[in-house]
Amino acid sequence: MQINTKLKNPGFLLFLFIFYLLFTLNVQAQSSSLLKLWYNQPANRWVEALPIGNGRLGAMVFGNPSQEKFQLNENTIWAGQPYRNDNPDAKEALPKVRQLIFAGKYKEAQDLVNRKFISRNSQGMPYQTVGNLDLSFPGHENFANYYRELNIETAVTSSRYDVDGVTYKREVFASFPDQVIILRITASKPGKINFTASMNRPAPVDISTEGNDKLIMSGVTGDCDSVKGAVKFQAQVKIITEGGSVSATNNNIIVNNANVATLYISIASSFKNYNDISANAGERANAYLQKALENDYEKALKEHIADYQRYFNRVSIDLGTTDSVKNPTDVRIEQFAKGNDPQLVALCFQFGRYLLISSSRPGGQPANLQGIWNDQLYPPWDSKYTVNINTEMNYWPSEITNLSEMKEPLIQMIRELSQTGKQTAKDMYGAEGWVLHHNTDIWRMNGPIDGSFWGMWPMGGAWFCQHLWEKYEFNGDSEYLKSVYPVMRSAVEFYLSFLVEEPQHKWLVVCPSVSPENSPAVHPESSIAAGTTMDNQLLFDLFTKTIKSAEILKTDKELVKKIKETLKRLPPMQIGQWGQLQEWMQDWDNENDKHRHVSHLYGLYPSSQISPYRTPELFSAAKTSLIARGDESTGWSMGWKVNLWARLLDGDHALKLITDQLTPSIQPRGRQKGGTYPNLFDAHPPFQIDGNFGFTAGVTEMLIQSHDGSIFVLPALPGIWKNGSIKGIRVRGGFEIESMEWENGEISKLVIKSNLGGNCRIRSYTKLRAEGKTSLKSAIGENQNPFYQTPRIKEPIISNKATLKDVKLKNTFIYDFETKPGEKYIFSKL
Ligand code: FUC
Repeated sequence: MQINTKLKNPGFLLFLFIFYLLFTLNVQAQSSSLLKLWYNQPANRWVEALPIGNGRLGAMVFGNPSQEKFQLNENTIWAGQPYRNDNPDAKEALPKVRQLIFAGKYKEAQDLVNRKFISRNSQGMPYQTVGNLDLSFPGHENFANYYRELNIETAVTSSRYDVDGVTYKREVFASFPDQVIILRITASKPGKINFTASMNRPAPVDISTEGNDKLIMSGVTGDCDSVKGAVKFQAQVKIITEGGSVSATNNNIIVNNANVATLYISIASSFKNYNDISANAGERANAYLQKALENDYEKALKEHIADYQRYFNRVSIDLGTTDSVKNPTDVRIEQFAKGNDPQLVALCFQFGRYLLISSSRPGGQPANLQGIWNDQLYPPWDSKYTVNINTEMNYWPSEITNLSEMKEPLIQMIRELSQTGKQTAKDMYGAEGWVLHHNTDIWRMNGPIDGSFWGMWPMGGAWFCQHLWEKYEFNGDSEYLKSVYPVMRSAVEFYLSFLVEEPQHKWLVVCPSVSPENSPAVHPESSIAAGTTMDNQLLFDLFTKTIKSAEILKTDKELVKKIKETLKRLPPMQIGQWGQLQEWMQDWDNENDKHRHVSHLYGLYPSSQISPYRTPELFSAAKTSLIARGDESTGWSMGWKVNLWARLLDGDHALKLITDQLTPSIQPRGRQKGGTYPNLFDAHPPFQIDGNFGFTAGVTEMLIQSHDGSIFVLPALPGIWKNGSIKGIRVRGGFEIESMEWENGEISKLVIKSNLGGNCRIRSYTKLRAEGKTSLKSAIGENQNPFYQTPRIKEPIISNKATLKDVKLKNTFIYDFETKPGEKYIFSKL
């Protein structure tokens, strides 16, 4: 037979051996650089272009040889100007709205809210694109050997191709130290670089040149609703070449016969803060540029990489590598569901961290619905801040994946909203404290928008305050806690004056409110409600965390007493007739409801009120609700469900959701669905960045959890991720999982560093033993570490029609050991 003859042939065997060597070498060569998105073709559409950013500046890079395009963003380019959008008519209508809700007249209540509460003057301002820098390279239409990548280990995107025997390369990065975007164009032969640079924006702008090598685009942001656009901005592009010539004609810059060209893109606006837009955009842009020009290219690149890696390198992950890594990224997304590509999960996990470092830096704006990347003037949902899930999800990975600094812009925004929201509380509800509804923008508007169905949700402040507390839980810095405590206290004050007694059980409830964007099947046309499950869960967290903060800071004794009394009167969670966790105060849930929001499961994740060990009935009910809600949904909804299945300790189901998320969003005939775009952007659709961040948080939550009294190692590992490791994850109480390795699904090595000292409690499916002098005791009773003391929730009310599904839990081992600040503790499998 042919095969046998071939195998006997020594020449063929040698060929096979060489082929094998080359193949393994190739895989090894790639494995040193697995943290890359790469493609064999330029980007045709925006969701194929590659994002770079330094928190303030962003660009989408297309890598097109003949028509290169940089779609540019700056995080303060928002339509409008300082404004407010409260509707003061609300105050008078509030008692009537409440009366209608308690009388079950939901449609009338919703109509009245639409007339009297929803903002009359503005539904929020859009975040806008700066515009584009276009480079046109004559004769580069026919190219060969094309390659394009985004290296998320260095935060540099590059492309290369051949034209007429010359290899051209482009390398682009957004530098935080230099505050500019830098592009370097090189060619393998001298004098071969020829292009024309121009700028444009899909709205009127002034374009001019300065000298022979500088392009300037100046503009003002757009109007929206009744608010006039007034943020001035300027983009400056300076081109420096080695060899050849640079000249300016007709508002274009032309480069001829250069050896190398370096472009510096500087953008600035007149925005100083949400209340002041009096800066000089041109002077600012020029100052950034002049400073950046002092640095030579190699040094700028080195400093950029060092700055980025200071954050990025804190965490590494290995879930295993298969043959799939030899495929370009777009192909891997297409094949993910059919094959086994755990490295793509690792890549997406790190891509979420890359996006957070690139879109949210101290001193800047928090990541909005699209981070900082948006090519439109009036993008979907204005690319602003939707705070009934989306903005919060953006920051889920921040503490756990060791990027605490990246949360600073969110914390600053919350501080500002607590100022602007005081007037909203007073003018709309005659209430104390501060309030935020379901959206905000760069102007920190707090009023309800978009219609009652979506906007009548006065809980934004309650959810945001969890993020203030969370930072303390991870870092233990009481000075920081002191600085944010007034914001938490003021949020509490709002609810203390806004809560109202409902007639049936005499519970204190938020009214009016909604369970975000969902309505019960019994009256699908109106979402308006009182005392929804999510409201009560959010208040439980806000109240208990504020009490804890006040106790730590030894302040506000009287207020603490009052909060404790109010806590007793909040509605408990309820388990309804089909064994589900009720979404509303009434048993209205429909088993066929597939709504993307899973608000009542907030108590399971991100909160930890629902626990397999402390509240098994609620745990079972939450699982029943989640199963009924289904898997496939919008991008962020699936991202949330990865976290929820991790909290339900079901790694295989969490991986199912990861698989749903990692399916191509763009389907045959151009239809789009929740999933992933070729550039790894998550698709609602359209692109929304929350899904990327939910993904990163979800993978972490599958591997390590720290709530519910202990650090749970490998709580929800999917069967298929047999061997792996993760390094640098942070957990509550100031501990860092310096490294965790597993083999055959079981922990093989665990290194924990303690930053704050105190008792460390570990829960594990694998029996552990300590190395060195550490004494590992079986844990009994409550964890003495204050960061792990969980407040007790009220007993749930269970419908007498409900049969609770039995949830089987795997046996775990729980250990305690005492730690000292700065010390490391090492464990292995017993
Ligand atoms: C919420 C969600 C939508 C979308 C929007 C930006 O309103 O319900 O799905 O994500 O925010």
